[in-house]
Amino acid sequence: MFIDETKIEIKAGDGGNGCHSYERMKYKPKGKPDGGDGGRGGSIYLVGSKQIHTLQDVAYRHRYKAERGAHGKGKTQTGRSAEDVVISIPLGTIVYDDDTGGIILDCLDENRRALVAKGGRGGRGNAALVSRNNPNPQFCEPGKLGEEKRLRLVLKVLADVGLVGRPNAGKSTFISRISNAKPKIADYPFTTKEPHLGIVKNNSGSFGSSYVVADIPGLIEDCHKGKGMGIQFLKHIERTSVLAIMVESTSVDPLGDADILLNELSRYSELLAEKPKCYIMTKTDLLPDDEKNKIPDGWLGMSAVTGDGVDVVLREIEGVLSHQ
Ligand SMILES: Nc1nc2c(ncn2[C@@H]2O[C@H](COP(=O)(O)OP(=O)(O)OP(=O)(O)O)[C@@H](O)[C@H]2O)c(=O)[nH]1
Ligand SMILES: [Mg+2]
Repeated sequence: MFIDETKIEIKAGDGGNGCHSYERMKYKPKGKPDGGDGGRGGSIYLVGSKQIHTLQDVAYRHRYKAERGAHGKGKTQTGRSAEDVVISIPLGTIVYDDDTGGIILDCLDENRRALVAKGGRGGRGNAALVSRNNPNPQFCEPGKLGEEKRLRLVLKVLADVGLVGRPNAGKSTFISRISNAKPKIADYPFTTKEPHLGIVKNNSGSFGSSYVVADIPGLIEDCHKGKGMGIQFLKHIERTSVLAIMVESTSVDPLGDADILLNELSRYSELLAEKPKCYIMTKTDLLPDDEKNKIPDGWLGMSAVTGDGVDVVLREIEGVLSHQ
């Protein structure tokens, strides 16, 4: 299941207590202090992974706890430090402190560990507490508590291009043609129920060797009021550099369809409304011959089924990307 928001509780391990003990030797009633220090409690780290595309596993487990450090022992034996806990999350996850609302981490780099809850330091044993003023400390320190937090995780997939269209506009057919993505395609609305990412080879010669396109569920009028699948999926195109606005060329009112999409984008956020956009009319193979050349100014026509016009669309998208 695709889960893009969840809350978890994390608790780092407490430090082990220091030990209060004295050297014992034959014929010596009481030796030097020899209580060892407690071990460090385990810390909790988050790490970004390209292999994970949903927060499902993280949400399922919900509570994460690292072990406490072992207590110190006599003969100045330091307690064992506990293992750290490392939680893998998808790249693009933003991690908030659920109590303060502040952002703790925006996970954009693969394999970089971020410390989110620090394990408690071990307490010192009485051996370590010996000083000139107190050569015989009759006490030791308790371990420090490990940090405890409630986190809210929000996944916003990382893509360069977002496909925006009404249901059935042909978004999934397009991404299947241009990339390795294989979303389900069908002639009924809301076939796509979660974002799909596809990697497209960049033939433009500028910027990198490839770029990422995101196919998201279709938008309908008033989806900002929760109609259809709602607009929660729009968060996945917030980080894109360009939006491809896709409408069916065979619709009774393609430009009206585009207005609905643009209105829904601006209802969601200024950020999406202001993003650079490419305007695409899909399914041109279904247009009668005499209408094939009547694509309005500022729009590009294509058929993802025959491939007609797809290259021109990609050049246009790559042109916008190269200026970002
Ligand atoms: N003739 C023709 N049919 C197309 C073309 N592109 C898509 N279709 C058909 O249109 C229907 C919908 O295509 P999808 O790619 O699933 O549309 P979508 O925009 O992803 O739809 P949702 O996931 O429901 O939002 C399918 O039956 C496709 O085969 C095209 O260029 N030409
Ligand atoms: Mg689809």
